[in-house]
Amino acid sequence: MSALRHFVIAIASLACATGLVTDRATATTVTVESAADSTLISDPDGAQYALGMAYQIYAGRVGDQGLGTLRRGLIRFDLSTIPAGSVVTSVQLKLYMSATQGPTFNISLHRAQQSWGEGASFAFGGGGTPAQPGDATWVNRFFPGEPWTTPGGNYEPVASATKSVAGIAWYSWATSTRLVSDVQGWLNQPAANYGWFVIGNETTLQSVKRFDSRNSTVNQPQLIITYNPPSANPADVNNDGFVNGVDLAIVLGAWGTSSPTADINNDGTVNGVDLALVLASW
Ligand SMILES: [Ca+2]
Ligand SMILES: [Ca+2]
Ligand SMILES: [Ca+2]
Repeated sequence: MSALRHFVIAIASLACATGLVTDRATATTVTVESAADSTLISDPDGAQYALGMAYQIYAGRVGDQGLGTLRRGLIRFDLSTIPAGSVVTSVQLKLYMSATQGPTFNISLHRAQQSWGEGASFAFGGGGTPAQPGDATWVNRFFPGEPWTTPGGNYEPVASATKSVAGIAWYSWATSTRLVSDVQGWLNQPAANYGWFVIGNETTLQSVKRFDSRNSTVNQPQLIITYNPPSANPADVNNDGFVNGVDLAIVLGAWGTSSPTADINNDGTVNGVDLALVLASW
């Protein structure tokens, strides 16, 4: 297989390099607003405060006055406007930081591993207010009786994107392989769309950063997604309107896996049948 694979990749590269493959632009870009957002608030006594409907979300560690407790933001987007079967090519998150203290800190996005809720709790400031039914808290995914497996929430330990934030301004977490993978995964499996944790510096006192939430009247979070809508021909694996070396390379790159995109005939494996389908539609 290796020799064939190298051969077709060489052909595909040659075709691209010589301009034989024209890339018809069918890419679509949409801006999606947050469907839910909130803040987890740690408490030394286990009290459960929440900020489901608050105008802001928080990430980082507060100062001594707040007992040095932690804040973790949560944010989730509704992807239902993107057609099923689309291939996501770029993902950018924009948040408006509306208050800050202390120096520059990194803010990272980590894919949430469990579902969580946004209840009716509302408060000004990052101290929160007693949780309402359905709120995400440090202890519960859904207050009062559905706890996180791990207090503070369960999320992918490797960040999908990281941005250094300084003064009050809009900040963009630029597209990354992981951000694209997160959104593609949610598109493929909407029931597993739990969004991201927004994690700040959890060591330094007064590192906490405040971002406007979807419940704010201005500067709401935005997710900018570029995707190729589904092609009528399933052999057009990347949905760019052509069956060519790019599709072949994707099939070969996923060889032997169960990648739903590259498994053109949906038999559970990316193999010679899928390769034949690409070649037949070339
Ligand atoms: Ca909210
Ligand atoms: Ca294609
Ligand atoms: Ca197959």
